[in-house]
Amino acid sequence: MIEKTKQSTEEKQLKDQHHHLHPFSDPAGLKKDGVRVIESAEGVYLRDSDGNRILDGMAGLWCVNLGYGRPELVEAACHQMKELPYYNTFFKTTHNPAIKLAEKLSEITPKHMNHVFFTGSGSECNDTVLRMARHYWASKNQPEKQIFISRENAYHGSTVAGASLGGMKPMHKQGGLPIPGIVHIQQPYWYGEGGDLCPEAFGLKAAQSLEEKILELGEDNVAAFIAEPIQGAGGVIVPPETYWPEIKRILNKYDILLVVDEVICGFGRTGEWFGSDYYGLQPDMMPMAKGMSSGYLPIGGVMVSDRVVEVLEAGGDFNHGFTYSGHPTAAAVALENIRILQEEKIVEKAKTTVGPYLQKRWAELANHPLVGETRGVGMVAALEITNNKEARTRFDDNGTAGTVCRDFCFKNGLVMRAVGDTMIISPPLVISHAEIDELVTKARKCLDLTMEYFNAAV
Ligand code: PXG
Repeated sequence: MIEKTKQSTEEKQLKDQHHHLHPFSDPAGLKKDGVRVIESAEGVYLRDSDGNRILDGMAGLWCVNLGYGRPELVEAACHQMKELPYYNTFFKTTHNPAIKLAEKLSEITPKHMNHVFFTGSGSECNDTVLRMARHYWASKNQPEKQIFISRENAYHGSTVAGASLGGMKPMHKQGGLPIPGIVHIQQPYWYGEGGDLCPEAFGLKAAQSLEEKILELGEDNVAAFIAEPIQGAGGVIVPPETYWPEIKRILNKYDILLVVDEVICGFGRTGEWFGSDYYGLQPDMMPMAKGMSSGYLPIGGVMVSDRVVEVLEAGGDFNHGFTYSGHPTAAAVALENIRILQEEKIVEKAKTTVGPYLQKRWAELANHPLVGETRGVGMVAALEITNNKEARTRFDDNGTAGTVCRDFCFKNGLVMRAVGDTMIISPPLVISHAEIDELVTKARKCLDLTMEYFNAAV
């Protein structure tokens, strides 16, 4: 329905404040500052209720890979809603969009993965993974293989299993997490935790903490290792080059499943279809969501390897599933999204033209006095704000510099996220070279403003 009477931003903010509880937000802070009301979007730009045009450097929440306003996705949803808006995939039933999407996902994911378990989100994927891996080992008469090894500062979702698998301390503090059977090892975050080691030596050390943990727990008790190829919400942590090869060596030695969480890296973010392609990984399970439909409708799925499927198929009922597993309208939109990504060679361009240009321009920010490091892969990047480039120290321990910079970005028409004092971007894959120039110019301006802020405070 079209809104009849135009409400002011203040009125909307007030109503929102009275009736809407926001994710990951301090209600008192929202009350004080008011929320931003986003009303429309086109390409890589958002428009808010005051008419401001904002460059979306985060593709929504790392998901709008195709950019906003693609009519084909709207038409795909509309067509499917008229034909079959909803039906389930339980009880010996399926439908055309689920069949087609499962087949398409088998085509674009690594060769040894040919089955998908559909979900509505990344968190649901990771709840699925936890139960599926344990069911897998129980079906192989090794029910004691229960433990998941994850990493500190990983993000795997907000459900009970997702947040437990994740390694975010503030999340664990609420609601009695992590649940039993999940342990965390060191993350490969050289800038923050590498100390005097060079990145390569630190990457090896971080990877070897996996082997130490397996030996401590006993291989017979470990079900799986779960990791994002590049940690996203943790601050775009691109592991040192030595990290994944060493992890692969360790996993080859022990009989443990590898779960590669592709919720952010999947569907072209790294310039390959999946982060697993970028790092040459052979996952047993691959949670996917976000870019699967470019966020136009909620949908996710766990891609499962042939060797796991073989055991599951002999293992009887897997008592797990969601009302919206394989939702036909969401599946139709995902299919159309993948068709466009393929036909317009968007993933290829992320590897050969747009990605390299973004990385080149982004790396220029390293000469800014506040920037301790820039890093990135394909269409995702980060920079570290520091008060001393050599010592890699921070203005304080509270991430104040990141928040200050983030707020300047808001005011200057750029969405760039802060994770502590790490500034991160993950723009739509379709961003043009001119828009990348604008993004980098705005980012530099906001770094300048942040520096002025701290100089004035002295
Ligand atoms: N795995 C990964 C790697 C993710 O990044 C999830 C699982 C969970 O997906 P759902 O669809 O349940 O949200 C995610 C989600 C942030 C931010 O602030 C990141 C995510 C979600 C919300 C905020 O960077 N990632």
